[in-house]
Amino acid sequence: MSDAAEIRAQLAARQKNHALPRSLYCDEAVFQADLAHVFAREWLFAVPACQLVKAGDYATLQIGAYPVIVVRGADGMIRAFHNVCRHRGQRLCAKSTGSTPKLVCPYHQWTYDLDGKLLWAKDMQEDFDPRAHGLKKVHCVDIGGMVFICLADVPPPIADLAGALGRYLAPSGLKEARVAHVSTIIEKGNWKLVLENNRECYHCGGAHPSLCRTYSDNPRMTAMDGPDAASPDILAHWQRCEAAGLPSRFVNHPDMQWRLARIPLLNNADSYTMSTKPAVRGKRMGTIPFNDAGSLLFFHYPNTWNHFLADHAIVFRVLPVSATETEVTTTWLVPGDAVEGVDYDLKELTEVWLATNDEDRQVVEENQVGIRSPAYVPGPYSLVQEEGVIQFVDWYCNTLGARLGPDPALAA
Ligand code: 3BY
Ligand code: FES
Ligand code: FE
Repeated sequence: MSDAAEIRAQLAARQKNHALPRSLYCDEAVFQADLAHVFAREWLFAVPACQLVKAGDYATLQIGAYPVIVVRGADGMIRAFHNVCRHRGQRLCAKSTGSTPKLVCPYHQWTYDLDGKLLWAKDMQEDFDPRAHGLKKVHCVDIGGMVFICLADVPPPIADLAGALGRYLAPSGLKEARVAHVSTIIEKGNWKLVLENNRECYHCGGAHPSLCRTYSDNPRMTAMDGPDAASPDILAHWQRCEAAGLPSRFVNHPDMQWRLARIPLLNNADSYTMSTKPAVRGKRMGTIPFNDAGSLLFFHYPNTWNHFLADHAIVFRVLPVSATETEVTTTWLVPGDAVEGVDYDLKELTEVWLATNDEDRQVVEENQVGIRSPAYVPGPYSLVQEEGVIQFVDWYCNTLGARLGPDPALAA
C-alpha cells in the first residue's frame, strides 16, 4: 500500500468523536503528509508585526524542510521569503531574530535588498541576470498586527478571516504594542496533541492551578450556540463590551478552522495574574476602555491560539519539528509605552502562562507516551467538554483526506 493509501485507510478507520488511531500521532509518513498537505498549504501565524519594529528587523522560522525569513522592508512593509540563497542554496539567516540593513549570504556574500532583490554578486559572468535571482517569495499578510504566511503557490482564501480578525483586533492596538517576552519550548508530542490539548479545558482543573484562578473551565464559556446565543453571563459581557466598541460575539469559519470570541474572566478578574489584577498597571492595550474586558480568544488551525486582554496579549505559534516533537513559541505583548520595572513586573506578567505552558507540555508528553503503547485504543471524547477537540480533529481529517486525493480503489 502507498503511504497515501495507508493514511487514507487510517482516516477512514477512525471512529467519529473518538481520539485518533495511533499512527496518526506517531508515524513518519503521516508527519510528512501533515507537513506537505497541511503546513505547506495553510496560512500559518508567523510573528506579531510589532516584533519587527524597524526596517531590517527579521524573524526566521522553520516549517518542515522550509526555512523562512520574515523581514520589515525600508518601505515599512513586512514580507516573507524562503530563507535560501539563490546561489548555491545556503540558508541566509541562521539566527531566530535580528536586524540587518541588507540580507547578506554568509557563504559567498551575495547581497539582497530587504524586498528580496539581488543587489550584488561578486565576479559573476556577463550573462548572469541578477533580476532572475531574487529571493523566492512566501505569501505574507499582516492582519491587525498578526503576520501570517503561506507556502502554497495559491494560498487558501483569507479575506473572511482578514475582515473579522482585523475588526476584532483593532481595539487591541497590536501594531503599537511591544514585545515584552518570548518563550520557545519543545514539547515531546505530535503537533495534533498540542492542538487537541488547547481546544479543551477538561484538563484545566487538574493541570492548571494558577490559570484556574482567572480562567473559567466551564465548557459553556466557549461553546458555540450561535453568534447571539450564549450563557447569560457571557451575553451580559458581550453587551457591555459591544456598547463600548469592542466586537465580542462568536465569529467562526464555517468549518471551524478559526473562531473569535471575547469571554469574561472568572470573578471579574482583569488579567491572567496570580493576583487577578492587571499585570500592566495604569496602561491598557490600544483603545480597550476598561480593565475587565476579559479575553478575546482567537484560534486558527493548524498553528495558533491567542488571548488578547485589556492590559496585555499573549500569542502562540505551533510548529511541528518531528512526528513526536513540537515547538511552541509564546509571545507576551504590552502597550507600546509600558516600561518594564515601572509599569509592569516581567515575572508577574509571565508567570501564569509560563506555568500553564509547562503543565500543558507535561500533559502532551505523557499523552504521546501512552499513545505509543500497542495497548492504546482511541477513547471517546466528552461531547460536553471536548467539542473543540472534535471540531479540530474533524477539520484535520477532512482537510488531509481531501488533499490526499480520491481513493483510486473507489474511483475504479
Ligand atoms: O488557551 C486556551 O485557549 C485555553 C486556556 C486553557 C485551555 N484552553 C482551552
Ligand atoms: Fe549564498 Fe553562495 S550560497 S552566496
Ligand atoms: Fe492546558
